[in-house]
Amino acid sequence: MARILITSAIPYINGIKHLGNLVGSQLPADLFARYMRQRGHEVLFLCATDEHGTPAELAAAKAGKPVAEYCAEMWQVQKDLSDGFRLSFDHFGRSSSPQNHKLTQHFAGRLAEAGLIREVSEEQVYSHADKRFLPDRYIEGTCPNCGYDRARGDQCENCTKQLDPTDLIDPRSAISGSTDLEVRETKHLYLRQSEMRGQLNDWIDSKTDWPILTTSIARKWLNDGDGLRDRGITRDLDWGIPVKKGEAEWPGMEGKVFYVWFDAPIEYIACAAEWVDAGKGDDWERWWREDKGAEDVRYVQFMGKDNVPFHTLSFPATIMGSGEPWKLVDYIKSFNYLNYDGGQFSTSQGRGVFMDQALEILPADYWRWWLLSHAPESSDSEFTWENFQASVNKDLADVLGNFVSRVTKFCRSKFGEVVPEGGEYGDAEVALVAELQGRVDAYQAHMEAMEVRKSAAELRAIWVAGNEYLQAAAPWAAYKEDPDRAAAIVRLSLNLIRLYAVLSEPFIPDASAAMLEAMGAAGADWPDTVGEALAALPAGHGFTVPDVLFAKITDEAREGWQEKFAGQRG
Ligand code: B3M
Ligand code: ZN
Repeated sequence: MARILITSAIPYINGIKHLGNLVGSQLPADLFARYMRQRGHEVLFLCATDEHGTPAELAAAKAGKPVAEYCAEMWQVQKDLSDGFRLSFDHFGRSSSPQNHKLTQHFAGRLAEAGLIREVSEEQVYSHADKRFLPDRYIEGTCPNCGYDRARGDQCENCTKQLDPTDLIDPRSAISGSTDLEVRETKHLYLRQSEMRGQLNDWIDSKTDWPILTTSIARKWLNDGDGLRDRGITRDLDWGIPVKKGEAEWPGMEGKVFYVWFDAPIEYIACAAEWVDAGKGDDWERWWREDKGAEDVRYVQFMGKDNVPFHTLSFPATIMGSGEPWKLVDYIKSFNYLNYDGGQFSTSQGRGVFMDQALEILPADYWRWWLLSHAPESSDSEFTWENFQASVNKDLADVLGNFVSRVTKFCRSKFGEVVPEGGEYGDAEVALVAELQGRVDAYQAHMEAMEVRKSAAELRAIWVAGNEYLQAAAPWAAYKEDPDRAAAIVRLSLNLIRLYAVLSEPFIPDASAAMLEAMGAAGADWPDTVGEALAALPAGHGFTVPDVLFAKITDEAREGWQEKFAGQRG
């Protein structure tokens, strides 16, 4: 048994996330966490809301609420939605927590002691129209690197380059669009991450098993020369973590807060402390401090590709620079983008399907299955309603749902609601068990490697194998000549339902629970071997016929949704 720490990128507080956000971090992280728990490992799976920064302030202002109140409400909204999607976080924290204040100030203090922070008088953009400094992402302009004309002051969405607001060509306020901007002088703290280039380089070089997507982005910015430029870690905002050196005041930094990207990853650690303070665990340092038991923890992070530079360079620089034995990430699984029907999902433009809307139209499992089986791993992928309808109808309704329904109903009508006795397994069953064993082995290997699409494909193949077996064995025909033979087929098939429920749990947890309950097998463990698993429900074991597991999506419903989600969210 291993100990596995899993974090998903923490979603911004302002607004509800779309399905592209979900499949790029939280959902695959959940898949992995569920699987690892099933395999008997000790898992700590953490996520939180990312609550600081200008977007939170502006969204609160727009909602006419104090920012703390707005964040508390939106945390609850996001928490309910993550529960709705069955994201099995051990704790869903908040980057505004007292624990994160303390740790963020602690890290800043350690970095200062190590000589890794310098104070810089700098020029910052002030907007007359908006009557405020415009930090980072609230300035838009043309990217000096690639020419994209809607680059933000913190990062270009198009080429992923990290930017400073003053880098932008033709800058304008993203709040008002005003170009009446003035550059004013103000003092800020800079993290001297350039000092750590060698250390970071060696560290990335040692990660030979990381996905290409992750290391290529990390290397690009490491070798770029510019990517490791010292970065400002403070901002002139009201809302955020006050700049302090540990517990001490920081002269000259009064009224300033840490930059959201400085404190957000530290929340991964603080979240574990929140988990303990919420009474859900008793020792968080055992997960995070190598001198306190975390040396044998495997730490895996999940995120979209735009977050990779912060996790491969900035956050490790914070950890390494602290000189303390905090756990560094062992593996970063990153994702490309999911597009929506010929364009991009966009929160600012309200384009696509958002988490709340998705759950209003269909239960979580439908979305989980489609999103995970089409995860944007090797390239961007695209959501279309036709594809969604086709996958749900075929994989979930025709293959899995239909198998469960046919087997249980046939058994009930011929043998009653118990696993039938009699008959023997023959060549068809032996061949099926052999095929399934090979497929389960492959499935396990893919799940272990976080190959999400390959895992989904293998699971689908496992469902298909059962269907094909049932079709060929045809117990309904066998029953007339040889009821014992039909009983054997049905006995095996009922056991297959139980096995499918166990194997499918990480993808479709609700359907899995319904199948297990119907089979009277709640709490069933991961199989040692397929052969054994298919003997788990003995003759005489009671079961019930479950409700329809997956309803087909009609053309009419699909067309309705297509129309409803064609424009902007209202
Ligand atoms: N909130 C960006 C995002 O949601 C940011 C991630 C922080 S991870 C520490 O994509
Ligand atoms: Zn660019």
